[in-house]
Amino acid sequence: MMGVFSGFPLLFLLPFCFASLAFGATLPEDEVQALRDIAHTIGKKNWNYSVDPCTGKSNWNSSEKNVVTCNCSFVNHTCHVVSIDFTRNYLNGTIPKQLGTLNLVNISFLGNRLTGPIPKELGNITTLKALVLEFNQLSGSLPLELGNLTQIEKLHLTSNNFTGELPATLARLTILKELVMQGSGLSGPIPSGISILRNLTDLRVTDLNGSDSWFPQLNNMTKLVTLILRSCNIIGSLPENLGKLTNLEVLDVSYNKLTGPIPSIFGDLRHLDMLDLSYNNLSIGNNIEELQCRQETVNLFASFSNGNSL
Ligand SMILES: *[C@@H]1O[C@H](CO)[C@@H](O)[C@H](O)[C@H]1NC(C)=O
Ligand SMILES: *[C@@H]1O[C@H](CO)[C@@H](O)[C@H](O)[C@H]1NC(C)=O
Ligand SMILES: *[C@@H]1O[C@H](CO)[C@@H](O)[C@H](O)[C@H]1NC(C)=O
Ligand SMILES: *[C@@H]1O[C@H](CO)[C@@H](O)[C@H](O)[C@H]1NC(C)=O
Ligand SMILES: *[C@@H]1O[C@H](CO)[C@@H](O)[C@H](O)[C@H]1NC(C)=O
Ligand SMILES: *[C@@H]1O[C@H](CO)[C@@H](O)[C@H](O)[C@H]1NC(C)=O
Ligand SMILES: *[C@@H]1O[C@H](CO)[C@@H](O)[C@H](O)[C@H]1NC(C)=O
Ligand SMILES: *[C@@H]1O[C@H](CO)[C@@H](O)[C@H](O)[C@H]1NC(C)=O
Ligand SMILES: *[C@@H]1O[C@H](CO)[C@@H](O)[C@H](O)[C@H]1NC(C)=O
Ligand SMILES: *[C@@H]1O[C@H](CO)[C@@H](O)[C@H](O)[C@H]1NC(C)=O
Ligand SMILES: *[C@@H]1O[C@H](CO)[C@@H](O)[C@H](O)[C@H]1NC(C)=O
Ligand SMILES: CC(=O)N[C@H]1CO[C@H](CO)[C@@H](O)[C@@H]1O
Repeated sequence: MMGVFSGFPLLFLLPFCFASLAFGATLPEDEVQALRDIAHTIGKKNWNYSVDPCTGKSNWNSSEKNVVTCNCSFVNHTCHVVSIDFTRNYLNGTIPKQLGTLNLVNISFLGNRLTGPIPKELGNITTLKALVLEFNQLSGSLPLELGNLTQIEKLHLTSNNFTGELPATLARLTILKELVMQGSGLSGPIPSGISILRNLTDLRVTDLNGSDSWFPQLNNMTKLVTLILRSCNIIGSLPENLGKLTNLEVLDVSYNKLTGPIPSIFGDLRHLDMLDLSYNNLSIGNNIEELQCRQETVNLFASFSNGNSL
C-alpha cells in the first residue's frame, strides 16, 4: 500500500527538483539589482553579478565567504538574501537605503568607517532581527522609523557620532533583547517607554549628553543580565526595585549624579559579579556588611558624598 502511494509523487517530483537546481540562479532580479546598488553605495567593486550569490560558488567573491547569505527554502523555489555581514571590511561609504527593499534578518556593518545617517528606509525591514552598526562614524539623528522593526532582537549602535535624543519609538521594540549604545553621541534622557521592554537581557547605554533625568523604571525587566547606564546624567536615588532584577550579573551606574542611601538589594542579586557605583553621591545605608562581602567585585570609589570608600 504505502509503496504504491508514495512512489508516484516521488517519481513525479524528482525531475522537478533537478530542474530547479540546474537553473541555479534563483535570486530574484530585483534583489540582484539591490545588491548592485548597495555595492555602489559602499564602494564595493569586486562582486561578479554573472554569478548568483546564492549558489555559494567561489567566483561571486572567493575571499569573502558569507558576506551575503541567502535562504533558498522559500515555497516557490526562490532565494532571498537574508543576511548581509560586512564586519570589518574597511568600508567608507554610507549605509545604503536599498537595504530597505530586502527581506533581511541580519545586518552587520561592525567596525567600518561608514559615515552619514541611518536611512529611514531600514525601518521597512520588518523581518530584521539584528542591526549591528557599532564602531563606525555614523551621524545624524536616529530615525523614528527604527520603531517599526518589530521583529528586532539585537540593536547595537555603540561608538558612533550620532546626534539628538534616543527616539521614543524604541519603546515599540517589544521583542528586543539587546539594546547597546555606548558612546554613540546621543543625548538623553532614556525614553521612559522602554520600561515595557520585558525581553531585554542586555541594556547598555553610556555617555549620554543632554539634560538630567531620573533613573528609568526597570522593575519589569526581570530577564536583565547586564545593566550598564554609565555617565547618563541620572539624578535622584538608586531605586529599591532594582532588587527585582534577580538575574543581574553586571550592574554599572557609575559617573552619574545619584544621591541618597544605597538600597539593601544586594542580598537579592545573587548572580551579581560586577557592581560599579563609583563617581556618584551615594551614602551607605545599613547594608555595609552586604557590600563588604562582595568587595572583590565592587567598585564604590568616590561613590559617597563624604568622599570615603569602603
Ligand atoms: C564572473 O563569472 C563568470 C562566470 O563564472 C566568469 O566567466 C567571469 O570570468 C567572472 N568575471 C570576473 C571579473 O571574475
Ligand atoms: C528560510 O526561510 C524559511 C521560510 O521563510 C524559514 O522557514 C526558515 O526558517 C529559513 N531558514 C533559515 C536558516 O533562516
Ligand atoms: C513567491 O513568488 C512571488 C512572485 O515572485 C512573490 O511575490 C512571493 O513573495 C513569493 N513567496 C515567497 C514565500 O517567497
Ligand atoms: C543572524 O545572526 C545570528 C547570530 O547573531 C545567527 O544565529 C543567525 O543564524 C543569523 N541568521 C541569518 C539568517 O543569517
Ligand atoms: C574611501 O576609500 C577609498 C579607498 O580605500 C578612497 O579612494 C576614497 O577616497 C574614500 N572615500 C572617502 C569618502 O573617504
Ligand atoms: C516603506 O514601504 C512602504 C510600502 O512598501 C512604502 O510605501 C514606503 O515608502 C517605504 N518607506 C520608506 C521610508 O522607504
Ligand atoms: C514607520 O514609522 C513612522 C515613524 O514612527 C510612522 O510614521 C510610519 O507610519 C511607520 N510605517 C509603518 C509601515 O509602520
Ligand atoms: C563627531 O562629531 C563631532 C561634532 O559633532 C566632530 O567634531 C567629530 O570630528 C566627529 N568625529 C568623527 C570621527 O566624525
Ligand atoms: C517577548 O518576546 C516574545 C517573543 O520572543 C513575545 O511574544 C512577547 O510578547 C515579548 N514580551 C513582551 C512583554 O513584549
Ligand atoms: C557632551 O557634553 C560634553 C560636556 O558638556 C561636551 O564636552 C561634549 O562635546 C558633548 N558631546 C557632544 C557629542 O555633544
Ligand atoms: C510592571 O508590570 C506591572 C504588572 O503588569 C504593571 O502594573 C506596572 O505598571 C509595570 N511597571 C512598569 C514600570 O512598566
Ligand atoms: C574573485 C574576486 O573577485 N575576488 C575578489 C574578492 O575581494 C577581494 C578584496 O575584497 C579582492 O582582492 C578579490 O580580487
